[in-house]
Amino acid sequence: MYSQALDQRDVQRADSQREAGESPDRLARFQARVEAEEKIEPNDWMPEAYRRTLVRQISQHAHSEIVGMGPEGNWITRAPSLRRKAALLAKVQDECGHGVYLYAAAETLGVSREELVDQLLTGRAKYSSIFNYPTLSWADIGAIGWLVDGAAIMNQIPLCRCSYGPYARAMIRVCKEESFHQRQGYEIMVTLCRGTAAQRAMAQDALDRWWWPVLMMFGPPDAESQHSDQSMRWKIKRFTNDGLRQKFVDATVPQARYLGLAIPDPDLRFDEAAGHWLTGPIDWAEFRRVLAGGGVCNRQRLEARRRAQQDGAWVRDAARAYAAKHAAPAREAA
Ligand code: FAQ
Repeated sequence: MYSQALDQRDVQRADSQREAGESPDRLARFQARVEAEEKIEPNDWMPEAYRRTLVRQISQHAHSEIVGMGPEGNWITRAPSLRRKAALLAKVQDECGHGVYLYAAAETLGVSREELVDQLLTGRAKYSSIFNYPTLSWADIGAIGWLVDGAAIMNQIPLCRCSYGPYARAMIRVCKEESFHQRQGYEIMVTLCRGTAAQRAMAQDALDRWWWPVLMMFGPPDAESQHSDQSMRWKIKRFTNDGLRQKFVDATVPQARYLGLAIPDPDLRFDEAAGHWLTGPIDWAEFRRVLAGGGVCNRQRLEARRRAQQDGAWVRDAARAYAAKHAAPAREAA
């Protein structure tokens, strides 16, 4: 505890020293680099608020990938065939890999993985609201791949052009893998929708439960988004939350129609003049409730992460002991 308090004071001192070097000239030069589409790299000078925004977004993204393994991991032992099991196992392992790339990208900004994980486990950092919903049937695995990964791709393709180099590069690989995830989910839905009446009903039930929470993945409406304006100026984000949500709806409604499924929105209509599918109102009170910890699975998801942290303590201890053992002779030789 004592050393953590010291570390925290050191971090705050380093932050204010960095902020002290932010002259208007320096800030303008930084903004000009961003405008010129130059990538900002870890050793480059950057405004403290830019660094903090990236740490916040990248770490919350990493937490989402790791927490997001839970809902689908729940179905690995119950996948209906060996082929489905192999694909789901690979997908869940990919999500873990995404979390690891993202923690590594966040670490390039001078924050330790231990601190980031601690922020998650103590409830100081968020993760995506979508992972607080339960997976009740096999069709949910199809719906997650189709809709959740579909939404993740829509949000993450523009992040491949993020101004911060390590995040942008991590996103390129992540998006390739997400695209396989989306395909495997949609293929599960196609199979169910071509199956028996009971299978079609299971697919419809999954769409009914996941549709609205997936729309909330894109974040609050633009008028209420605290960070969008500044993140767009810094070219961290390239589109607003509502802009990406609209792109997702436009891409997904025809996919649902192909499946013969009904989007659970009586107000959904195509606006000919705008060329967009317009949805009815989103229940933002539910979004706020889930963010505040009141979703069906919030407690279960965090408990799973805390248990994993405890169960993995011996692995971290062993890795530290191994590193110390090998560092000692190297130090002596030097
Ligand atoms: N859930 O001002 P804004 C995936 C928070 S990965 C929870 O609009 P911003 C792969 C936001 O953090 C899914 N919190 O914020 C997968 C902020 O709180 P703060 C994750 C949310 O950052 C698939 C506050 O509300 N993807 O699915 C949510 O400009 C299948 C105000 O919001 C990413 O993280 C939410 N839905 O825009 C894995 C992508 N929305 O930090 C397993 C990267 C907003 O001030 C299985 N992130 N908040 O305390 C982003 O693009 C952005 O951070 C947004 C939010 C768009 C999520």
